[in-house]
Amino acid sequence: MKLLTVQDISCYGQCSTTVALPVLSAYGHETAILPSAILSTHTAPGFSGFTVLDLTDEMPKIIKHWEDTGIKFDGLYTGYIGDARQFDYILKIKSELMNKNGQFFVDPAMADHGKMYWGLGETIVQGMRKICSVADYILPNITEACFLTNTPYQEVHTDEFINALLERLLALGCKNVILTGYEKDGKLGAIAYDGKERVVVLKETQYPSYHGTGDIFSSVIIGNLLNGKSLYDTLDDATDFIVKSIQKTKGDESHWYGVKYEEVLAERK
Ligand code: PXL
Repeated sequence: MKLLTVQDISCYGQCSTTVALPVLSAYGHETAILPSAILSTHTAPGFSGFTVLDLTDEMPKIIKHWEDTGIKFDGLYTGYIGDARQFDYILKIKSELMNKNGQFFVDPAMADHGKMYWGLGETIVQGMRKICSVADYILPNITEACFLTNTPYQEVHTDEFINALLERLLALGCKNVILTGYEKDGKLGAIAYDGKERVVVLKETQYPSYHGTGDIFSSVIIGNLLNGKSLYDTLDDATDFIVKSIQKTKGDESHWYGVKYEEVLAERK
């Protein structure tokens, strides 16, 4: 499949575009990028003084050239977006640059552990809601789900809390929700919901938690779904991939900024 991903390039730090491309290629997809910004590193705790170049002004020019050239995609995958003006360009791509039956995946990468990422605020939340409303799949973590649905954040994932989140997320207008970072009985995983059926996959929780795993998780999910894999097999592969990536990384104090997922990719059969 031919997939376009719209997210930032964090030059160092193993997240967003630099992890999405190798993962999606390994799952057999042709990839194209529309970078939302270029940063020297990601913005999570541990890095400070990073540089940011916003690329919003370049977007309409790139989209126009692709339109003139007749370029179309089978999949659109959006991640971290640093400037709210970009959401209308994303909607334009969705309506004008997609092949028939093209799938739109939104990872509203904007928050974790109960907080928005550095520099992001309410206009990003509103924009993410807008693109979620026309998505085939949205892939929020629990924190992002809370911001998207105006639900108070909770560390404890009671059935009531999770049920409410799933219904409210679907009410945004998307066709499918894949909620990540779902914890139950000491296990961690994901839950998919389309308004009728639920698919849940949980694995033994791995510690510590690492930055960038959400982006890798989404990429593995999208790689599988575009290959026609079932939701269960997709979630099973993605959770397994993250468990293995964390196991390869923990113990190496110098590698605090992301996970060593490359070895997991190389070992895939
Ligand atoms: O992994 C999500 C992400 C992507 N891009 C940038 C980030 C983050 C999370 O902090 O800072 C620039």
